[in-house]
Amino acid sequence: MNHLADALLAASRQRPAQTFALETDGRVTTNADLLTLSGRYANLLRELGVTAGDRIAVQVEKSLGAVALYIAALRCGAIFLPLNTAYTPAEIEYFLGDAKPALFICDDGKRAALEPIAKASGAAVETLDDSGRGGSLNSKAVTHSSDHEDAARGADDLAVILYTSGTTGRSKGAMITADNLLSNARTLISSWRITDKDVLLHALPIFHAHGLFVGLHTILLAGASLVFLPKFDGNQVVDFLPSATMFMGVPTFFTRLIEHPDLARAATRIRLFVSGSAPLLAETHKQFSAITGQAILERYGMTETGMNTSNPFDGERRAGTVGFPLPGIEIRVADGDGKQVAKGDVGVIEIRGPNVFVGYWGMPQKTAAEFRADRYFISGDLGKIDEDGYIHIVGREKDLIISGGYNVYPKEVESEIDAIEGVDESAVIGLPHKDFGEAVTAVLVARKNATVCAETVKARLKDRLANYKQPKQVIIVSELPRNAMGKVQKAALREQYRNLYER
Ligand code: MCA
Ligand code: AMP
Repeated sequence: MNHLADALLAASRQRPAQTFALETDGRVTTNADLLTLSGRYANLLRELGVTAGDRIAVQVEKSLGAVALYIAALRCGAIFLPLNTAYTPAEIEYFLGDAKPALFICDDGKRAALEPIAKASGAAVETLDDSGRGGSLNSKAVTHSSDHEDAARGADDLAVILYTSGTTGRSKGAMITADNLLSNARTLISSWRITDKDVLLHALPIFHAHGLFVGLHTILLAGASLVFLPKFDGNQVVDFLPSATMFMGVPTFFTRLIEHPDLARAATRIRLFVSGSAPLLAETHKQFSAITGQAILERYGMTETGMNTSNPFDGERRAGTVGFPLPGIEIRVADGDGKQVAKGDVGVIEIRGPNVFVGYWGMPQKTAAEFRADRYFISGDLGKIDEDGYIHIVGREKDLIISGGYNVYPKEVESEIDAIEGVDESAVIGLPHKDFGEAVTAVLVARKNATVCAETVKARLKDRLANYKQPKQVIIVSELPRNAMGKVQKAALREQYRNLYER
């Protein structure tokens, strides 16, 4: 019995001939194809020495081969560790050093740069190409049987480690169990009425919770199917919307789609649009609804918890809110001591339920600091509950920027900027941006007699940080605003530069 893999593959086993995914070139992958390929990969992983509980780190382009690899890792009982394709070798070095995977799988083109890093962390290296059909993984897998006896894994065994950036600058690996994932997928299927008749137009990356779990798990579990896009492209989404019944995205997807002249015509067959990962402006919700006649369903989640709340499927999907706690998930809005605040007051959102992760990899103290004694997880998001029970996210207690749905922790960017010669100190802030929601912006002070220019700073960060973490603008000032305690006042900076990107 393999708690997660058995459930995710049950419908595919029942209906092997059914389409699992349609690609933009017309290629069809059936459920049987997914079972065959994941079985071959699983046998190969075994041969490569992967055993239950080993980590498999993966930095590859989005492809159906990459999906099958994920399933294969679960079938082997390994712990899957997906990595953003934008991460630089310097960032990859940290993740591999921390997670100590047995195997690292990367794009063919990145092998030369990443193999020494992987070897230093003790990982063997294999590759997958952009199409998901080439690379050493495929050339080795073809000789393997597609029959695989899946490893026994229980509900509480770890299935995935997902790194989320840390407030101190060091990323933390969220340890997620098989049942965290399965219980959440089941809840979403029933809340959003997903059935085997559904077709999800999948345009999200598959290295984060949104695209991998919310998108793929629900579809597999329901026996539904995908139109599989390699990435978000507004024209392609509009072209393929008529072939789908559901669409999921981050707010940037929706602000871009609103600009498309054919959106209204293309959206008529879609029964559900879902937004999450960052706040959807009420204005975007309204515009989208005026164009398509459809109310986007906004929900709220985290890497550590999966999905926590959702606007109702039936009933009012209230713009600017994230709806109600999902069934089986408890949410409280609390003060600094974990005590529930009065209804309507703002506090920190705390979460408890079968969806909540078990802790950060190798960081017991950080784990302990983020849980209350009664097992509520402290999200760091500020919220309130209105008179009708709808939850509003009103801000963040944690110093975090969300740009186009990706999290950027200012501390990490500041540490890199502060290490540049001639920089005295820096403050990294998120400013309103029409496309990305918030734009990473650096404000810095140069050392006395040093000459530092914005272009040099940007150039120095290129090889160090993933592209979406790099500041869109670098501003050089003579001093940073501070309060009486000497703490940099980021709120004052955000106010001063709020129109920088002229939203
Ligand atoms: C790309 N660029 C960005 C971002 N993405 N800059 C800021 N923020 C971004 N998110 C920059 C690149 O550095 C590059 O800059 C330029 O945009 C073009 O790059 P390209 O890759 O072509 O961009 P794109 O394809 O237009 O990408 C934008 C995107 C993408 C489609 C919005 O970022 C995306 O797919 N985001 C989804 C993120 C996501 O899945 N989040 C879920 C996290 P230059 O030209 O200067 O080099 S899971 C989560 O948050 C929880 C669990 C939840 O609740 O869901
Ligand atoms: P991540 O660490 O990438 O999983 O990002 C989780 C964070 O994204 C949450 O803690 C929230 O700050 C934010 N988030 C996710 N969904 C929403 C939403 N619908 N509205 C506002 N913020 C959201």
